[in-house]
Amino acid sequence: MKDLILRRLRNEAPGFVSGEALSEALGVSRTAVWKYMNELKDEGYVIESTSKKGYRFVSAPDILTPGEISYQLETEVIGKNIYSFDVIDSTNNYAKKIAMEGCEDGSVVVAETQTSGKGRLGRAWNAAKKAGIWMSVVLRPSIPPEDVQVITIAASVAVVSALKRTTGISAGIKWPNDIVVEGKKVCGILTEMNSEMEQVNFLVLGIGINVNQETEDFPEDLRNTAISLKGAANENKIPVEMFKRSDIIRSILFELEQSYKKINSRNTGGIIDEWRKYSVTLGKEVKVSAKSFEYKGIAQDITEDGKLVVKCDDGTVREIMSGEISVRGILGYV
Ligand code: BT5
Repeated sequence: MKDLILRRLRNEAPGFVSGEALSEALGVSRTAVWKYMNELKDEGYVIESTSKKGYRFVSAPDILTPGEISYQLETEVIGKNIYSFDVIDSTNNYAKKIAMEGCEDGSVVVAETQTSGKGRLGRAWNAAKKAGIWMSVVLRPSIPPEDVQVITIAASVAVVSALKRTTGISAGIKWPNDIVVEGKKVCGILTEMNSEMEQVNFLVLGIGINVNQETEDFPEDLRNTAISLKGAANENKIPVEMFKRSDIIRSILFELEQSYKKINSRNTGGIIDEWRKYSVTLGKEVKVSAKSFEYKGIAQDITEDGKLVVKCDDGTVREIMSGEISVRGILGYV
């Protein structure tokens, strides 16, 4: 009911809607309307009310409720079901749980903070309260397990183009899927898969984006390598008080859905091209590290299935599927 009232107010804005019209349209008493209005105000919505004209929507708060995210969300599949939490251990864990229980393709889990946010290989992810986007998307793609890398690629591309569209910030992709601005990490992506030999049961695409943190909001050990969108804007002398996280989420979900449709119809070429375009790795000197080896070279290309092609210092050319790379000038590698 609250969502319906809010929608009606937004549709009429900047005009007023009378309490009487609302109570008639929704079949509830005027006292009930007044109570819902107070609840909305408590959530941070600014609603002007006058006894003569009724109620007028002024602005929405930076909150990640299903109603706020889905308002004007232009997708058909991704984000049709949204689960939002104030606190959760990890949105990826919750997404895996509901995926096992059979949730729909495109279900989204978001939280204001995570107590055990996860990076890759058991690393921890820092998720400052209300300052970032901590979100997981459950996908059930009709592709074989060996092709799932393209989904992570599509997610990186979706994030970069959504950031550009909603904040004006030009981010780049450090292979395989760190999103960086000003040489620092603004977003990390963690994809987890549940599959059988020939078929993917589901994927959980975890996306963490630093949005409104100040430098001091990051733990000390991250301050040289992590940045928020707000921090990046301010470094470029663009004064920004805060970016609205729901606008960014909507845009990511929209971009992701466009790629998801292409992936499900096996038409992925354009996605890889976009990825190459946004890459801050290509042409750069890189160091490749794994448990048993380490070598340096120049990153030459990214293959159609997402491998990084490195021309090594000893003249050999190697294709890297996974592992750690450092790119000179990025994330503190000098
Ligand atoms: C990643 O791992 O970059 C994937 C991060 C995915 C986080 C999202 S949030 C929503 C969803 N739910 C989860 O539980 N996870 C996903 P990796 O490449 O392994 O990078 C991890 C490293 O990044 C850490 O070891 C730190 O050095 C650094 N780091 C941690 N928190 C950071 C932050 N907020 N911003 C930038 N760097 C960070």
